[in-house]
Amino acid sequence: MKAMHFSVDNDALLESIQNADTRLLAKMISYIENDQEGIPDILQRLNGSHESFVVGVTGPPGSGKSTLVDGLIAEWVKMGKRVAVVCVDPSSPFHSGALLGDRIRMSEWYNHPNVFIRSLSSRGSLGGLHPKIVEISDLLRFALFDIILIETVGVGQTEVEIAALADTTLVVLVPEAGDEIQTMKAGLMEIADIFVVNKHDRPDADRFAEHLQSILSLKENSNSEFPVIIKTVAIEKKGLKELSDMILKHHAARKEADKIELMAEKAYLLILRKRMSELDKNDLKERIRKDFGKPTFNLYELIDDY
Ligand SMILES: Nc1nc2c(ncn2[C@@H]2O[C@H](COP(=O)(O)OP(=O)(O)OP(=O)(O)O)[C@@H](O)[C@H]2O)c(=O)[nH]1
Ligand SMILES: [Mg+2]
Repeated sequence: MKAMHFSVDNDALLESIQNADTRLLAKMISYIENDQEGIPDILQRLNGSHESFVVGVTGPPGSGKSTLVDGLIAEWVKMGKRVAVVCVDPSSPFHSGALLGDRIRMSEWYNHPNVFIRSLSSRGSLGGLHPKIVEISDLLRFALFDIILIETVGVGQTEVEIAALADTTLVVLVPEAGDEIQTMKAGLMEIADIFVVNKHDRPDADRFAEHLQSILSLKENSNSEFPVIIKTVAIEKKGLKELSDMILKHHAARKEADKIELMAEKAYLLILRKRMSELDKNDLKERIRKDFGKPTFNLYELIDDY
């Protein structure tokens, strides 16, 4: 990839990004992904007071996340909002078709001036969402998007991370999940602000939603109305307006303390990754090789320097 001379005129570059230069935006995201030289300086200039919020959309494979995202884009574009979508592909062999599928499902929006869609592979991250998701969503905020949707399959670690990054987290379930819900990973149940029971055209959908409601009611909860359940049929765009309204309502109800907590989570993640990147196993091996076998060798002393 040809290097970009960031130092020449970072201010002009950032101005173009705020002027809806989507090709440049796409390029910058690639540079962030690749840790290109000059990126730390760019990131330190991502100021600005534009208010945007991140909506995390997670749930089992095939539950209809992309179809819902497609419908949400429509609702928000109608309201004049600028919407960015980041689909994180878990790069598992079971999802090799996911990117193609998403492209088809959201095809209507790829060239819309107020919509930006980008797929990222989570390859290489430590079981998490994407190593640069915080930076990328900040760049999108800086690029004056009002709502940033992050779609990720809820398998393993990712859903915990999405909840740490998103202002509002949707967990998308389908009636087929049936009794599985009893054993559903605690992670997925704990993080939802809004449960979406999608594919409500399927048999037993109401029974499933009632069941989910009864599980939620069992949990002692604060006086907050969240988490709530919204029923949708994403392929028929049913329930999308209600879902959109509920997301906006959740966002509006957020307090300063919630925002500070979210910011602290992001800082924590960034520091964690920064520290990890400074660790090099080969370096460690070299250091150990030097002292290994000496009577004074002590592993705890050795790591004390790090
Ligand atoms: N019957 C029915 N099918 C739906 C509904 N919503 C989505 N689907 C279908 O379910 C399939 C999966 O939808 P996607 O939107 O790709 O699901 P996803 O959760 O994004 O899938 P992954 O990203 O692969 O995890 C597609 O064939 C959709 O057409 C719905 O409300 N009812
Ligand atoms: Mg999808």
